[in-house]
Amino acid sequence: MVKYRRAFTDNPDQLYFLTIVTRERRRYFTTRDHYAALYRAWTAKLKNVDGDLEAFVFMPDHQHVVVKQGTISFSKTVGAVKRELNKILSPKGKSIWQERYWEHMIKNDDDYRLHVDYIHWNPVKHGHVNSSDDWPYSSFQSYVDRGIYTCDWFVKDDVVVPGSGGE
Ligand code: NI
Repeated sequence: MVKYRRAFTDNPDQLYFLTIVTRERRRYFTTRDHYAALYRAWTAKLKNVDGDLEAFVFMPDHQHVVVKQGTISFSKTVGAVKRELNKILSPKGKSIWQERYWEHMIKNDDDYRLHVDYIHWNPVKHGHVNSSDDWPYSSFQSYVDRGIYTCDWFVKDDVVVPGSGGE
């Protein structure tokens, strides 16, 4: 049993849902450049290890992502992304990140869909916008482009997305 679990969590194709929050929930991410830097950090670090950023939403004080971890543990990639953003946003100061983060191993297709929906609904949940389509710092548009959602997928108060996602 223990052996099986270990083999499973080491699987390069394993998907994880992660919620990563800034220190004291400060709103460090305020410009397009900040979000672009975060996106570049994730995609570059994951590409190095044959991983992938499957879905994401970046907001001023936290982010939710689904990653395919690739050939190293996702936790190492999280550390690398955090360090990269510290260099940019806090070159001489304290870490901009809360130390702990929320992780959830995706179990199956339904679980995947729930978490991807949770991600794309999140800017509405947190009151940033009234429609998922209006928040540019997420993978929503790429899901629309691939026909997975229509652009009016989320109409406020009309969709119930279960799961807390830690945030
Ligand atoms: Ni959230």
